[in-house]
Amino acid sequence: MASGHINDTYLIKTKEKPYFVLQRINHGVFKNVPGLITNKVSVSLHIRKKMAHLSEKELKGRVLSFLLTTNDDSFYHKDSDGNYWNMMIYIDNSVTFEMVNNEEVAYEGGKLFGDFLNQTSDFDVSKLVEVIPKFHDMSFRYSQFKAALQSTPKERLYKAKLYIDCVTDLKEEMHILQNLKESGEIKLRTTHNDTKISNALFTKNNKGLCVIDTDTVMPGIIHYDFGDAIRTICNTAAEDEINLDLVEFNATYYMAYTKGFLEHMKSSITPLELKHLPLAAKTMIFIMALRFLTDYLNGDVYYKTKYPEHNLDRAKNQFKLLQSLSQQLSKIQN
Ligand code: GN1
Ligand code: MG
Repeated sequence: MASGHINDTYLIKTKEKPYFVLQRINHGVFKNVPGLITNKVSVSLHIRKKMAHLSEKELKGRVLSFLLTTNDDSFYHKDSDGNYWNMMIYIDNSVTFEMVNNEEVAYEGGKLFGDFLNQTSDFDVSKLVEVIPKFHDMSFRYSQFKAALQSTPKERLYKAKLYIDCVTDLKEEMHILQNLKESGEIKLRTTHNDTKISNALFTKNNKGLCVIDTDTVMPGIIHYDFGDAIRTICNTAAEDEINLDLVEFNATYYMAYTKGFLEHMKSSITPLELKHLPLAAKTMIFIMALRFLTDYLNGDVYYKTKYPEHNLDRAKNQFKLLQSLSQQLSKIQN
């Protein structure tokens, strides 16, 4: 099941419901899997407390519930192959979207991810392990890109040339948020860090249910979560669509998402955070473009790919989205 680029996820069907979701965590990518599991279990418990008014049955549909092993651990580790497994209750009667085709889903997605940030706004970030250090750190991603340029074969360099130039052109602007984070002007919060729309569960009537895939929960700024959700919600095509004419930035969905997001975040968002939401969208699209491009230059060592130029196609797609957003930026800022 599921469509992740990193972990393996299985739906376990049992005679009686509930079903379960079994996950093998990629310990090549995540160096501290026990820390990752502790992060996500404690954040789920925190959210659960915020929803204490719901019944136990309702709660199981609104927040992830992790299972314990017979040794009372939240994960099972097999020494012989190094694999880590964890299991949660499958949330039934839910749907996910790889792409958004209606405004209501954008609005409901905004409420859901806004709620996640709001409910975790009083979670002590110092208790969270940085599961992938510098995950959305622009200087780090840029230095990985520079290193890849040094070692990539000529043919890949040639094919990526146009996009390498785009990176250079945008480099400075794309560091603004990181600088504000480092200076402490924008504060660290508990963030999800992988808020693509397929990581949100909805009811069959398009109402937001639950945020899933909390593997990358760690300290971050709200712009990561806002921007990554916008990146996927406002793309009129899939992340790896190769017909770039189909890839446009949908500003209507941007407005709908932002409306929902702010309804749930208005009590905890600062004016400076608010001011930089449009830049967050641009920055997160850019960072994904940069990461896909870097992985292409590196010979596809990180993301799962289905064919040789998959990563380059993903990067092209994200750069097209970025261009379309840039053309509409003044409208969005207003
Ligand atoms: C990866 O594995 P998945 O699909 O949940 C990646 C995200 C990217 C996403 C792009 C740990 O997420 O950062 O946004 O692919 N996760 C990791 O689809 O690198
Ligand atoms: Mg993920």
